[in-house]
Amino acid sequence: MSVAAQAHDEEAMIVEMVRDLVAEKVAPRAAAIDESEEFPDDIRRLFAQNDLLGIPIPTEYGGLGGSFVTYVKVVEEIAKACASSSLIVAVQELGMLPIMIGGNDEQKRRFLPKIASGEHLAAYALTEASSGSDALGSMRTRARRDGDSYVLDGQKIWITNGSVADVVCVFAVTDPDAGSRGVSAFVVEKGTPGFSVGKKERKMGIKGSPTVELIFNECRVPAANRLGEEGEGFKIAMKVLDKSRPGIAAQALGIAAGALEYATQYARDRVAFGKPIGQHQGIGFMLADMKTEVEAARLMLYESARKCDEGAADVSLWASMAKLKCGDVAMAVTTDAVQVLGGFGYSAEYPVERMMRDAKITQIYEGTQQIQRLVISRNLVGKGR
Ligand code: COS
Repeated sequence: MSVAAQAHDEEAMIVEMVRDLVAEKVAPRAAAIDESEEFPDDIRRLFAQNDLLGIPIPTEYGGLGGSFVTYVKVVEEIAKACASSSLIVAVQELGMLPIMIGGNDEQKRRFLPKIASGEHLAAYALTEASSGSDALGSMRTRARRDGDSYVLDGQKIWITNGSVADVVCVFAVTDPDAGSRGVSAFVVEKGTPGFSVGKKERKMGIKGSPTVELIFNECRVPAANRLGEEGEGFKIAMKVLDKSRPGIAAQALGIAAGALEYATQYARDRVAFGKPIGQHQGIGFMLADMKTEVEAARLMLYESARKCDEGAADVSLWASMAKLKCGDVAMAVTTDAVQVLGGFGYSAEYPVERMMRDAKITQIYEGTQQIQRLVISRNLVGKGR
């Protein structure tokens, strides 16, 4: 068997295993996770036991050495049933990527095996109160060199899994006059003096995923935890997003596919005016459009993941296009799924209401849809002044 065929078989096996795991263990927990608004540590352990937390990490660092295509398919399968649970896998990826991309061999050996095994959770801290879309220009968190360490001061907000993470990759300004070369990246470990967790956000959706403020107060981090050279942090942050946005696109697509499946079944079962509602053109055509959009988005998603695997030059463009398409499809399809179910769709007794709330964030985080359009258009016509 060729190497490609073997990889394809392995991928199919993993996806099938995840589908079964989701049906048996994740789907039955989804409504309760949303309602309790608590991080599902049982699901995290389940994913760790099944090697889902280090899929694209190379085997030499304890990971599965799988492809990005496999990784996005796994996120998609989980998100069909529970968006909060899918974020455990997606944010583990986001949090480890700065180390994969910017770390040296010693740092990879120190941090990646425990992330790959799921013993440690990872998070990514870029966003600040006044620095969301304008990640570079408005960053205020500072890192000052002092002997063999850096001293970090500042606050990050909207940090997914920040309160449960063992290692956080933090971006901070080391030279305020150096523009894009004035930001550096650091791994900050839980328990480091001066590092604490602040307020937890109350959110519309993804309620089982804690989103928190992180506070750095004279937080001393060894220089050995700086990723890449001083000043390389912003480029590392951007390269990470190129590979993590397909993960959010996968989450969005999974949510859409889950809602479509539920709405389709409902439209087959629910009878009005003497026949299943799906056979009335008003609903049947809605389902036709939903299905077409989901499949179109899926093709873009897999292509963007393939570009990540290939290290293609246009990975940034494809990551943004996939996130834009899948996020918008998730919002439209879940909204329509609620409509197909009518009054039941609006009720928390049925999952499409949760899916619609969960879908919204995929148009916002890891770069708003407006930022994706900015990246796409700059790829086409440049940035200008
Ligand atoms: N890969 C490598 N380098 C990149 C890059 C990429 N994908 N994107 C940008 N860069 C580099 C640029 O080449 C530039 O380098 P030079 O100064 O050496 O030329 C530098 O980074 C600054 O880039 P740019 O000039 O494009 O910065 P801007 O401030 O104009 O805009 C955007 C950058 C808007 C694209 C960026 O801030 C962004 O993605 N914002 C959204 C952030 C986000 O997604 N937040 C969510 C947080 S995670 S939940």
